[in-house]
Amino acid sequence: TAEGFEAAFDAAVAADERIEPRDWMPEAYRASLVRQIAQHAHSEIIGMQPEANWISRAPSLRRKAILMAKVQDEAGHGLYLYSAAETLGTGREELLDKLHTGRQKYSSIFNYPTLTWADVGAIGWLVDGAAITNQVPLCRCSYGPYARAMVRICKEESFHQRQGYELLLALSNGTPAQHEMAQDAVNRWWWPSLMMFGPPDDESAHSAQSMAWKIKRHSNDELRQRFVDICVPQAEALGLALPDPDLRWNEERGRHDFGAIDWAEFREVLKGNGPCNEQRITQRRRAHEEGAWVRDAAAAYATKRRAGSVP
Ligand code: FAQ
Repeated sequence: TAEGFEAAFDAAVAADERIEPRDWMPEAYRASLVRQIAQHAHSEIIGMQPEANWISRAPSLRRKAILMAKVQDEAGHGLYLYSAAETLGTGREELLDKLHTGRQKYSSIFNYPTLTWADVGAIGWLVDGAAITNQVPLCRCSYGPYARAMVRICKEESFHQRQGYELLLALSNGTPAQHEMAQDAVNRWWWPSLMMFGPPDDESAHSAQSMAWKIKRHSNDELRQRFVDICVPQAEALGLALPDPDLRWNEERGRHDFGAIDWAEFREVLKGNGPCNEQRITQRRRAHEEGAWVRDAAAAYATKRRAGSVP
């Protein structure tokens, strides 16, 4: 019976068991997972653009090789995630179409420009750092395929975070001009990185339900706080300042207090009015159109293989 299925689902979630693709699940659970996983997948592939902007201008062969590997990893993460969404019964074509027509979101962070080489370091340190803080708990998400994709993604994100940190450290300890460039990048990326965790808890539409379903394990504000606490000593070690005059240790809470986030800016970026929204989506659509021949060729090959006419 329907009640029996629902009870089995509730019991599995309560017991911290994984829900798998063939298991019964509430339609709203399925829809919320598709929403989050699709947004996550779109973020990975749109997120290739800001850093790819610097591949041709990386300052050495070593840096270029590292950056190319990182951007390729992001494409791979997108593929793991689209595959996870497919296990819920939504095709990749449909999801991409929703991205291209503005019906599904991607992370606000990728609508900011990469103005200097130091931005590659700041993205690795802060953006990948925020991503890891948010994604490590998702490795325990109640939906099996998403949780398992997260395990692999987090391992690679850790490498990404270290490369950004190491890049910024080199610049910070470099010439005064390099140090200044690193500081300027941190100044520009700090606040948008805090916005990656989503709206404050009292404005987060999905948090309560997602936490009850154990899709999310912590609230947006809790993870944001965790990230701030992680970054403060790292910034000190880098010799770079975080651009927040209100940032200070709160002995009583045992955590850092920090300044107010500009949520009006966040809402504008979500509405499509960030500095690079238009550029990102135009580039994405063009890449999709230019890749049509690859999809056609792969489909033709698959058809021939099924017919046995090619090995
Ligand atoms: N940007 O009710 P909530 C990466 C939307 S890391 C845009 O709190 P929820 C790695 C939200 O979707 C970045 N939209 O929502 C990388 C919802 O809208 P909807 C990707 C945002 O789901 C590094 C509405 O606001 N990571 O790509 C944002 O409970 C470097 C209400 O919000 C993930 O996606 C935002 N920042 O919590 C790649 C992680 N925040 O759907 C390349 C997985 C919120 O009703 C280079 N996702 N919204 O239309 C999550 O953990 C959650 O979905 C949150 C939002 C925490 C993002």
